[in-house]
Amino acid sequence: MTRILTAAAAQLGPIAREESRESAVSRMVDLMKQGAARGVRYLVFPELALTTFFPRWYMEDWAEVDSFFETEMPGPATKRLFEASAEYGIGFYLGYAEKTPDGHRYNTAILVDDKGAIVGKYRKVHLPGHSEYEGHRPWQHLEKRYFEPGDIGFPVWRSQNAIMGMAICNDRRWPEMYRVMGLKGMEVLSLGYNTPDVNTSAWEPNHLRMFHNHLVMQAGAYQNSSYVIATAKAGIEEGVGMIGGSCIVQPSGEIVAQAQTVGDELIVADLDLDLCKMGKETIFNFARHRRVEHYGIIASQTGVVEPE
Ligand code: ING
Repeated sequence: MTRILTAAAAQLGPIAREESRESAVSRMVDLMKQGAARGVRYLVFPELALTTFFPRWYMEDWAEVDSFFETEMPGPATKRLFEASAEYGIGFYLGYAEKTPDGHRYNTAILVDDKGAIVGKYRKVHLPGHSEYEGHRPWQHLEKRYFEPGDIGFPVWRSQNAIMGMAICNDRRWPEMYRVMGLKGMEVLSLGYNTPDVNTSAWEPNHLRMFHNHLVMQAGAYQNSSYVIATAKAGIEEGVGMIGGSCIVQPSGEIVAQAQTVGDELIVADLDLDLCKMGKETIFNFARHRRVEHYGIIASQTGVVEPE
């Protein structure tokens, strides 16, 4: 029996620093409603989708920092999203800043099924940027100041008849992330991102931001024979340009749908989940072709192998 999952990247335009959770949630419920009208059964919101991308600022007042974090999920402002999920029968991925009861802070994402129930949680492993104020930058990127690295690893879950994995933003640049979940049979990877359109660490041509964004996800999808649904928070957010380019990548590595704007936009595609099988059973049949015993030797070579 063919498994078709009509899915969407639910891209968000800028969220202002002062914008309320309720306002952001209303925008997301609107996208969910649009999705219901188009037969969408699962959609992916961006990283840190409830607030502006606050790691762009250096803050010393931890009460202010914590104003960007959720201490409960669902909470009073996000309950509406879960109710809409159950009402429309649409599962979703939501990125948000999580503060645990014992005071740990993570850049987190949850997977919710089409009955509005939380299936799984992931905490961002690869935190880019820096932990102290760096005056030479036009804006900061202080994820290492505000978040701890994720402590959950890369699980995969069966939800809505698909094997689903999650990642967040910078994770998509690290090939290990895809492979760890590929080895567990992942068929759909969901991830959100907030990616400034200028690199403040070193000069590079701006067009490379979008090129690298798609390059890594197309490679990861192909090499692990999986779909990737990637959703941006985009547009000029508090004066910082953020790339759009939300997209859905199929197991062949081809982009099947891509955002046309840098605002709130639904990017929809029918995922034929059995398209994952060809790669997993032939070219990327890990059991038949992968040679882990050799990798260990390669990994032990710490530097350039000098001629005998
Ligand atoms: N943002 C960016 C990302 O990985 C970045 C940070 C951009 C790092 C470009 C390196 C190069 O897309 C987040 N939030 O990780």
